Amino acid sequence: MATMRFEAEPYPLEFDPESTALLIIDMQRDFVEPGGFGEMLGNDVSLLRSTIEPCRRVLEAARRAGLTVLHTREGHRPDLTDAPPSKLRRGGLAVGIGDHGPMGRVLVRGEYGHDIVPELYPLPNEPVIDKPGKGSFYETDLDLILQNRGIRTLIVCGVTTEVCVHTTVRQANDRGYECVVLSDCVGSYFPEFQRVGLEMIKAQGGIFGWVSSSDEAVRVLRLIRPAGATSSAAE
Ligand code: TIU
Repeated sequence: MATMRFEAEPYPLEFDPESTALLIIDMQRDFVEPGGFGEMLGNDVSLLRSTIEPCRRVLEAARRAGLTVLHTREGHRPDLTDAPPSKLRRGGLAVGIGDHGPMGRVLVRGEYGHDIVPELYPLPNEPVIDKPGKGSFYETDLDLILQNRGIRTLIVCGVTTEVCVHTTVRQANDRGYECVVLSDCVGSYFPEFQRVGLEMIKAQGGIFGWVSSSDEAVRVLRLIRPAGATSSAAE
């Protein structure tokens, strides 16, 4: 497949669809629905819900284009042995990680709140990376999976912009991946952090990566013919 081009800031990103994946970070009930970890931290989680529909459109386009799609979830083993005590203590929350909340035990694997929202639910062939930290590369096999698939470019969606998205993009950038973050597919509980978080990615010539939009991603992904597809008379 020939090299393609994302219109993005600070300048267009050239990419090869065969070495490009969609990475959707932590679109879990615990962050986007009331009664989860996000709310326990004192946040208005409704601010994140606007990301679901643009993420859904990009996910659908990526699936049609035959791209590798990966999902991550932040959370811990039920016995919390993979949760640093410092993380468990942080914030002195009345209902914190591992405690029982309205959506089950907060940020614990296997619980209702820990799972991905239905609109973006992974297909059986889409790897789900369960991560104990904010960064998707920390103590996970994400890098191994990306290397085995020959992935070099990541289209990044998810929450929250300045926490798990930023940490992941920084980790990816240091490992040599090129990340394009879709501005309306990532969300923050803090509008100012959303704005500055995106600025920080694309500043200084794209110090961490590129910023584009769901509309541009859908436009570009629709130009890709999945491997094995045959041409039609309409083309
Ligand atoms: N608190 C917050 O903004 N985010 C997180 O704790 N995790 C993710 O960003 N996924």
